[in-house]
Amino acid sequence: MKLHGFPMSPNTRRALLGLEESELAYELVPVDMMTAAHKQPDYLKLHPMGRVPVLVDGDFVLWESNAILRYLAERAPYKQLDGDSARSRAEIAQWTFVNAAHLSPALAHIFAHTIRLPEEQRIAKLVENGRAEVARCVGPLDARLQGRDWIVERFSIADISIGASLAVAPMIGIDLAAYPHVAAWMSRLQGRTAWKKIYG
Ligand SMILES: N[C@@H](CCC(=O)N[C@@H](CS)C(=O)NCC(=O)O)C(=O)O
Repeated sequence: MKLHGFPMSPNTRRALLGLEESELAYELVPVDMMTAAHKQPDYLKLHPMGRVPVLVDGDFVLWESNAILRYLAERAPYKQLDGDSARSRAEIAQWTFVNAAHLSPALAHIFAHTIRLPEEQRIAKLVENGRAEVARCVGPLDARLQGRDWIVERFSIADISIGASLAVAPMIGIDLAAYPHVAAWMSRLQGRTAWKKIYG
């Protein structure tokens, strides 16, 4: 398998964590976003929306990092990265959808409007809204993690999905210490071999 991605991107790192946790053989094909490689015609043949990451498995091309996680979980069922029952799989979907629809975009807005964009293009209101949305997601996550090691029944793609997003929190001034159960869970994630490999 090949993963086309930008190594510093949280969405790429989400897929990389999935690859490491599944222990499937893969090669990272770097896509240099600094030179807009993700907008070039050859790359757009892989990902017509011009984003990273993209997984290529033989003749199968898959984008959207959370879909990639689900695919990897199914490719390596013995790793038990998905749930065992309809309920646990649905809960894993619930938390990965929270990440894809709400948490990850909110963090991306904060990053864009505090760090990535030139100052004259930054919009303070978007940062304020982003911080409110992050709190709206992380508060319930903290409650969910009280008395649990992992978000669903055992370590799963839900933990990978959300963990890869929250890894950027310190860089954009979000102190996870305000959420003690989330902070403890992040420490558990950071102790995993796959995490150490991807985040160095
Ligand atoms: N929902 C997508 C988001 C992918 C995404 O937006 N990736 C960023 C890099 S972290 C990107 O490619 N940005 C370039 C752009 O949107 O033009 C996923 O989970 O894969």
